[in-house]
Amino acid sequence: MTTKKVEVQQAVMAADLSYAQKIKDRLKEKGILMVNLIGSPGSGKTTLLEKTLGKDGLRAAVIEGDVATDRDAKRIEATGVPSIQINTDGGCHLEANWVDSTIDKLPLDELDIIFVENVGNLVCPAEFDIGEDHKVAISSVPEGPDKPLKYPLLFTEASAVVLTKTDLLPYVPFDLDLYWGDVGKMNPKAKRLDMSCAKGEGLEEWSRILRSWLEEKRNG
Ligand SMILES: Nc1nc2c(ncn2[C@@H]2O[C@H](COP(=O)(O)OP(=O)(O)O)[C@@H](O)[C@H]2O)c(=O)[nH]1
Ligand SMILES: [Mg+2]
Ligand SMILES: [Zn+2]
Repeated sequence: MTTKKVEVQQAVMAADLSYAQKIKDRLKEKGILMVNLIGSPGSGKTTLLEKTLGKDGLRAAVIEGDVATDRDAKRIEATGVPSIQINTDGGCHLEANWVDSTIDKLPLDELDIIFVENVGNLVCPAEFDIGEDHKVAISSVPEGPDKPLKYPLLFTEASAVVLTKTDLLPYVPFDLDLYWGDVGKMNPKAKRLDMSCAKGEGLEEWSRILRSWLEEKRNG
């Protein structure tokens, strides 16, 4: 019984990887960067998108992954940027085959970057390659500083770690040195960013990171 379970899992993952590769090939041909935002519900993923979209000169689109509703997609639409909702109908992460059937609905010839807001969850979204160039781990001050150690896969896989809601540091106990110390030990190469969308802090650095990733992708 145990062996059978393992076989099934391998088959699913293999299928997923072929879709992911298909997406990567397509986006490489078009010179589009794909960034996969992963964090808990309420960590500030949609707010970060609202604060950056259309303001940094990058032509963006958003794929919104949610268990139900198109609320986040509507918030993104209000910024004037194309957005597509994938409802997972209870599923706790996005998979590459869903993203594959979605990206061609976007105006690919007019884009520099596609953001994917993954289903709010620090666990399994990190396990799935959905064709992205970079995973970004997003966690917020009220969630506490222990999240990197408790969810190591995401914080190890991420190309950048964003700590949101730093405006709440005066009100919520949070040990910044502990948080960034753990991230540094687990994933020394990840870019590290303090962010407050409420105060507009960290947004310029975020844009610089995105631009450097786009340049890297287009120049080789
Ligand atoms: N204090 C504070 N609240 C924030 C900040 N960013 C987002 N929020 C709030 O956090 C809540 C969840 O934000 P949302 O972007 O919907 O989170 P998501 O579920 O990760 O997409 C909302 O009430 C936001 O207004 C921030 O920088 N500071
Ligand atoms: Mg959201
Ligand atoms: Zn899941």
